[in-house]
Amino acid sequence: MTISPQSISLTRYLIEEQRAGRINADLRLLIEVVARACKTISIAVGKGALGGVLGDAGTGDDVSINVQGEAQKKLDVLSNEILLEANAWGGHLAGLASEEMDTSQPIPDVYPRGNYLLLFDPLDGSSNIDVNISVGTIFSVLRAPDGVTQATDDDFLQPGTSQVAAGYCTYGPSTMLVLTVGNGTHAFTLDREIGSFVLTTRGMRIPEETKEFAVNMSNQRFWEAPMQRYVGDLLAGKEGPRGKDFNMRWVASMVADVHRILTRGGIFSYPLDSKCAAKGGKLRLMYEANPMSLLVEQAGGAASTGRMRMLEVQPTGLHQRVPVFLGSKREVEAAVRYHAEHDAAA
Ligand code: P6P
Repeated sequence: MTISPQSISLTRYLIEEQRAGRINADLRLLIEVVARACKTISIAVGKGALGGVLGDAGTGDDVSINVQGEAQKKLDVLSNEILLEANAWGGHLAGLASEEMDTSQPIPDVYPRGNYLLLFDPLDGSSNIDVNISVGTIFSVLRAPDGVTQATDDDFLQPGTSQVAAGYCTYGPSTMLVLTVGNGTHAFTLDREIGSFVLTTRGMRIPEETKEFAVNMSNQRFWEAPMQRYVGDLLAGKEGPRGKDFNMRWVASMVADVHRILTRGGIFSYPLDSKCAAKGGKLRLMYEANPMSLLVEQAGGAASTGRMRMLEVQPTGLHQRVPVFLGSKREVEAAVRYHAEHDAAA
């Protein structure tokens, strides 16, 4: 396949951002290392049953359980190892943190270090792997505090507004990397013939209005009152207070649901419910909600906990969980209004 001269690779895009002074060489190279690791994960995921990597890590009573208390899939473990290995020698990090690891990891002494902190969910949605539904890798990049070259967990506890880059790689019918370095949200599609991510959408934009919502409806009876009322009004359709009919989608793979919303609009929600309220929510702030919220805001959307802007949440723990509302700006604002009205009346 000939490469049309106007096709822009991820490498060229990042060099352009560096020449414009928006990123430095270390951040450019870090993103390239993460993208290369995602290509390796894409190959492993793509093998499916032929790769001997489906199913749970461990067997029987010895199924491996991660810090989240979730059974690890073999691909969770493999994806985590691919990202750790690629970034250990990369030379751009003062530390890294993963959904699959209890605490953050300093960079081994034998490797060079840098000034960035990398957080990732190596394979989000992995419960979908065995049924061949899209999964993905989510990552977030922060600056290490001045002078820190061996980070501790506390060094990672920065609000989402401090992210210098965020992205995800979705392993679906095609493998796509969606990235922001603070100058818009852009989509790159993996050209498997040349092994390169090629820019396919410069400047993704989320429509401000939508008729599509994404939520796990089976939790409805566990939701807080404002969420019950908000979704009840969505379901009431054009005869109800919202005056229009809504459609629903729920993949149960955040990367797939968020990619759809970045592509055609919608609102994604994983609200507080009585099952997860004690933990603060279901989804993790540092390596799910924050990177996705930056991507969404950079695409003209909004992201909230239902009661405050997601990117302004001051983290208190590496694996902190939060309620999540993100997507089409006007619809997220509507969901927040339901919570504000409820709280004001309380
Ligand atoms: P539920 C996947 O496990 C995940 O963390 C997100 O990717 C996804 O949006 C959510 O959980 C699905 O949760 O309760 O619907 O299975």
